Amino acid sequence: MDALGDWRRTHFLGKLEEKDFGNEVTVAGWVQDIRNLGGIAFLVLRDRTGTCQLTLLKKHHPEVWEKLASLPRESVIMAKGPVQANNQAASGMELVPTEAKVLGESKTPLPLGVADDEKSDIETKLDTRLDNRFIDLRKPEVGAIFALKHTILRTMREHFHKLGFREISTPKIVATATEGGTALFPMKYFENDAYLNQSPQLFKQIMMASGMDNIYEIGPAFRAEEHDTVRHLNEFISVDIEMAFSDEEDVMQVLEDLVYQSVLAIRNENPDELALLGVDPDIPALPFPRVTYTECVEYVNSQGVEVEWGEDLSMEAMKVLAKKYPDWSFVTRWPTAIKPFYAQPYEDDPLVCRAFDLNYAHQEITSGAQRVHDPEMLKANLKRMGLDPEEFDFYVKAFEYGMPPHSGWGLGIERIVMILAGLSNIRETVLFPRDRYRLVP
Ligand code: AMO
Repeated sequence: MDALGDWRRTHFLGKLEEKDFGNEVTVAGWVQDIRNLGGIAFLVLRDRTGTCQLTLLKKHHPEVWEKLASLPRESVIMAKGPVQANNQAASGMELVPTEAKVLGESKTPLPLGVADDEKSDIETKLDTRLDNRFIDLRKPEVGAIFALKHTILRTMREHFHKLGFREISTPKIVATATEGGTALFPMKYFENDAYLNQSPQLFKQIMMASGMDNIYEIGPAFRAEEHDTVRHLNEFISVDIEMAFSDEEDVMQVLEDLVYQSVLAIRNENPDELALLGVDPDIPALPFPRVTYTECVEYVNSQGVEVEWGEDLSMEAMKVLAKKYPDWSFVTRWPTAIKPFYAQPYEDDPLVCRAFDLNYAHQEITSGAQRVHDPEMLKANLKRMGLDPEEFDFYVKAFEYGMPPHSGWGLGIERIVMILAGLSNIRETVLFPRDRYRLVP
């Protein structure tokens, strides 16, 4: 194999234009296909921006022919030569290499096809795809998912920065649970028992007592969910915010703006990727509808699906609700008893609390709330929910020396990517998903 030496790419394949015709360029990528006709061969080279035809001429450039004409598919090469118009080639141009390097030859057969892999196979072969993720990602429609994810994450960070939020990082190795309901992953921390954190909830709230005001964190969260669904991961990326001196309506506004900006950004910046994925997400209308939990229960019951006031909304109920609210919508004013200990009850009606969910059709994307900031109420809530306030001492303490009222939310980035990319399985949105059965790679 050849050494890279002083060769450097001058152009990405998908960015070659008419103005480059006649110029010598250096390109790099993976050999997608070679059609060898004897004295002439057509090699399709691919990088993350697209493909270009390399036309190999045995008589004119025998050394290049020798290196490339019978190379296995998916080998990595670099080539130098002039670009010229060619109406026969898919992109309307070709490159005629005068020099080439083979930098990484591929083994055969491939564990997974790239160009010849039928799109319709994508669902059925998810396990094979994930086992060979580095090849799977070479498929433009798979790469497109991560281009969207990149744009969404970048847009969120820019939006938070504009609003004056500071980015923080909190520990993922912790001593206590945060979110009831789902199990914890235990681990050994020297001589102590520890866990992987389920949510930055307690730490982001503690930060409200630090005077830092508005903060956000984008980091991993771990949930030992036993169930194996298309919406759940055991490790996901949680986008969390916490805002001092705010109520739930304030943070809902931040959230709907963020969703709006994210959709706008992918529409502006990723039209090619959206086309590859075959989706055209609508720009959401602001503000999103706000529907109370009680209204939801009444509506769902009127449609023949029984939900008793005080129960969580089942998937069946959510699907019925989605008929009335098929896009983005908030469900507000939840029963206090089914929301976490940190949700602030309404002062005039403590059976309901200032918690909300953001849904897209039947899928939950975010939950949030104004938080309890009175330490006595917090301790009482912990006890009521069967938790030991002493274990939460490090948290409750932050409420006892000047804690402002505050609110926040947590959003699963994979859920929003799944929706905007039009995918039916959350695993598609993670490079190396962790689920009930998947720990490698
Ligand atoms: P909650 O537990 O509802 O709230 O989680 C917030 C959001 O995180 C995402 N999510 C998941 N995504 C993939 N796989 C999972 N197993 C999974 N679990 C949760 C969802 C969900 O809406 N501390 C609160 C947030 C807050 O009040 O600030 C919390 O974690 O998109």
